[in-house]
Amino acid sequence: VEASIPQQLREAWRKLAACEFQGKEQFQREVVRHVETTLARSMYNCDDAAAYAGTALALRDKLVIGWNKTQQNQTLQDQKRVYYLSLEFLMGRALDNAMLNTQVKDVARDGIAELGFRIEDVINQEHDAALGNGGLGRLAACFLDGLATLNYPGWGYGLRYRYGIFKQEIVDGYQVEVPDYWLDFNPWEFPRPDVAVDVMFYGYVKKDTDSDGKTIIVWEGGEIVQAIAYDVPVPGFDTSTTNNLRLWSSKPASGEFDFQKFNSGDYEGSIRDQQRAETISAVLYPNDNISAGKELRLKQQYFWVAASLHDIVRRFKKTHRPWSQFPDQVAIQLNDTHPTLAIVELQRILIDVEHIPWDQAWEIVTATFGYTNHTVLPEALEKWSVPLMQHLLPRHLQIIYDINLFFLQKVERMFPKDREMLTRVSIIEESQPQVLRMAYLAIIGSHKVNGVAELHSDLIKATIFKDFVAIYGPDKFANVTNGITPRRWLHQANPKLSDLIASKLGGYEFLKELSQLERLRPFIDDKEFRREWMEIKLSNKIRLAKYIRDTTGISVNPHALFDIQVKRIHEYKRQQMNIFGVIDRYLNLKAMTSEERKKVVPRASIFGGKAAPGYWMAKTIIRLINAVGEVVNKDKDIGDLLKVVFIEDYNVSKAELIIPASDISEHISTAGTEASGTSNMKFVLNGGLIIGTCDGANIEITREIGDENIFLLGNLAEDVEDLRHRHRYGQVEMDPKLRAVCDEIEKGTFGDPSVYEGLISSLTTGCDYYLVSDDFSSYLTTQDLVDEAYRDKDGWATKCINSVASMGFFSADRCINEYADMIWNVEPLVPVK
Ligand code: GP0
Repeated sequence: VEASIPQQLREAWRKLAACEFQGKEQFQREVVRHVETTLARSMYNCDDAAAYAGTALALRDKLVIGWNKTQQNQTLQDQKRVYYLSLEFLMGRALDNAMLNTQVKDVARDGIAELGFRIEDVINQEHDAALGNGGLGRLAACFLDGLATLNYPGWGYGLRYRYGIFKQEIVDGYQVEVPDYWLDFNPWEFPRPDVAVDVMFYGYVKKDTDSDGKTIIVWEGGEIVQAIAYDVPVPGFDTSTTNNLRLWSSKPASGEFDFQKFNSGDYEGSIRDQQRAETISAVLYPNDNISAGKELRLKQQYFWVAASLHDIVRRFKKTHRPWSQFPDQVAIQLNDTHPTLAIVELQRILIDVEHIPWDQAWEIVTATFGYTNHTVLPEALEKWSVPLMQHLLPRHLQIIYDINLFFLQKVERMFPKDREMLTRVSIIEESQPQVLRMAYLAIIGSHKVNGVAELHSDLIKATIFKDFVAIYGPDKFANVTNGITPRRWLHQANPKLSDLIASKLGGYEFLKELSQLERLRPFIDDKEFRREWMEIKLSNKIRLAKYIRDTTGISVNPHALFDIQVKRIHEYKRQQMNIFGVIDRYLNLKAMTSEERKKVVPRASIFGGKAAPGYWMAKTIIRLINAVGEVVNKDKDIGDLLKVVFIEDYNVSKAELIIPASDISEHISTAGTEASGTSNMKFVLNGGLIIGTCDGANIEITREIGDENIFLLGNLAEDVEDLRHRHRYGQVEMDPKLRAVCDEIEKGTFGDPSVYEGLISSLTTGCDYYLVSDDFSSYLTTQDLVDEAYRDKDGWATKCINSVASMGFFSADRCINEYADMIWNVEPLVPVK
């Protein structure tokens, strides 16, 4: 507050306040000014990259003004804020989104054209901000867009990784990982060297007495690392609200950079210390739906959580409210268990630093936190080793023991003499070594726990968290079905479709109120509208076909049925079932006469996605897809009838290119394994249909769009346990068509068959855990139905348009409002002008 300008001088500031550019000429002036003064370049050496930088900086200035006002307004209004803690924010590119959300894209397009550049080329210069793995990180990004658009005072807190998710290259059909150094030029972040927090690791705990003679607990003697804030503006759509995403970067604490060593000549040693501190925020762990359990990962989690909580508590304390009001001012949402230590850290601050009695503190803590579960896969549930926690965070481990003790005492009172219940629900699992079950800690420390789709939320109550439903009652558990932002996933990715919809609905209101898409229904029989609709789909397919040709050399007929599966490569998502189906199709085509081939619907099978670097089976699946492509794509008998493409380095900006081009997309996880899925929503919103299992949000999509508009296949979640049992007891004969596919692989048709031994044995001796054999025949017959439906062009268009009209429910805005009402109890603010 000492930094604030005295009252009598403020008039001068107000007069001089920076203002946003208005209109084309001012925009151009800003671009040229930035190219000439910020970049020190000129019209004689301005390439696309410089044009991007100039445009981004001009837009950034505009954003910053709204951002400052929003933050001042949020401080002034002093209402409850929501903090979304996520280890991943998969933001993608910012420029196009900023132009569209602030509605200056037309101005920018014209303005930049007169300066000699195409806006698309400028946009394509930007490096993706890829601080996430997949669905979980992208959900966090969509939620930030929803929060800002709906004017909620909502912040994101995350880590500023120097290296985001690796760049994927395909070499000889194999995935190779290359580091993604994305910070070279990043105009979208603002370092805040003044916002620095010291975070301690290791050390020891001792009892002490304060000045009043009371016993206090002190944690000290550890290693200190400093967290520096980097702020990223998050503009809402058609509102002045621009929220903040705060990312922490690690560096050695002042004084920790060892001058002793430095001066005594151990220069290398001192640099090593510096690097050790910087390592904490250096790299994103590239695992999706799997927990690695590495010490550095735990350090990342505590570093981020401690810095964020310090920041939140500092902001609260500035209001001089009593601690009991903390939950009236602060809601913190835990995106998965990664930030669970925040629960322990807040309890520590309240009892050790603020000296609030345990019970009172615990009430504040549980009223503050909400926990979102994203998976039931056992390999993804985080469990930290007790010895590791003891070593790294000794005081936190003590607090966890106490939380557990009080919890188990409560359970004991509710279920007297039920020893097994106590063993089952204890935060500590009695393994060798003991481990901490972070999901249980997250449940115990939160007031609400939610799953991300109806089936998933039901499943967690019936399986992994069943005992906790018995203890807390069902009301502690809720569902918030995931959603996506229509701004990025329709308006930005598919501008032509967005414009066509707007022309029928009389404006772009639907981007803020997605249920307005219902009003498309009367136009379904309008011939001209349908023609325009399908023409847009074709132009999106041509755009993708061109990209595929330029990057892979494979030529894909834009009139073929585009069948797309893009997502992380994982056995449970069953890309293997897809490629086995492609092989089956290939064998059928080979066996046909040329007359028979004439009746076939041409198809392009398009794949994309990264495998975790240590996940061999996933990497084998990528290898097989590429090997099949190599054989099929050059087979003269096949021609256009089947093409197999693997698009390298799938990321957010490629998703924006790929998704609008799909006719059918695949969401074929083993029933009960995909918690929600969100790309399924993106594909349907862009006028593509789905082939999928009764899993995750597919079920709710079916309910909304009608089962005549989706191609469902396979066994149900309720049958999975029994089927797995039968596999384990050798009671299942492999599906004969799948057998034929495996035989073909083993014959060497797709290169050295030894490469695929593990993949094939996972289906046989491996007991086919993901039930490919059980769903394969259903999958193939359903694919035949897809071909059949695609032949009827008019019927297909009707399905697509009807589906889009029904997608309102899947807006991220609906999710945000549900969280706000049911979990956070926060209200939007009136945006400032
Ligand atoms: C879940 F546990 N998800 C995890 C994880 O480590 N990473 C991740 O991306 C995903 C789910 O698999 C999901 O079903 C879900 O929609 C998403 O989190 C957001 O809730 C993938 O689509």
